[in-house]
Amino acid sequence: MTRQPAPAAAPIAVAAFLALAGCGAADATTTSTAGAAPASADLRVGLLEWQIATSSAALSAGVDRLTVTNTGTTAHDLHVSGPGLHAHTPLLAPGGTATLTITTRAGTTLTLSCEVTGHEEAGMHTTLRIAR
Ligand SMILES: [Cu+2]
Repeated sequence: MTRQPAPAAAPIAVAAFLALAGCGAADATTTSTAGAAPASADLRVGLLEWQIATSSAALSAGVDRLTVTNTGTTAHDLHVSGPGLHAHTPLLAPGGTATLTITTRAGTTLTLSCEVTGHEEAGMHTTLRIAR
């Protein structure tokens, strides 16, 4: 659970951050991206063999930020889907991280899964409730 530099994954994580940030703030510590409202909730998501672990089973509705870390030993990604919502990270090497900022609707349930062939079937899927 320690934060170690991941040289192989750094370019991917940086690219993901820049894509999310658009032409907005370049400060990696900021919580707002591309002029969006500040994140109303933060969730940590861990990808490993063969499960997806979340720091909470529920989130508040609104703009939520997911910090995704591959804590496993092989490449994984995260796909988030729900009513009107589809978001995914790039493929993350072991130790790699990415941030997804999503807008969620109250009372819905999101599906989180890894899209690497065979991984969802192996157990890499979970659901996330959005509170009313
Ligand atoms: Cu996977």
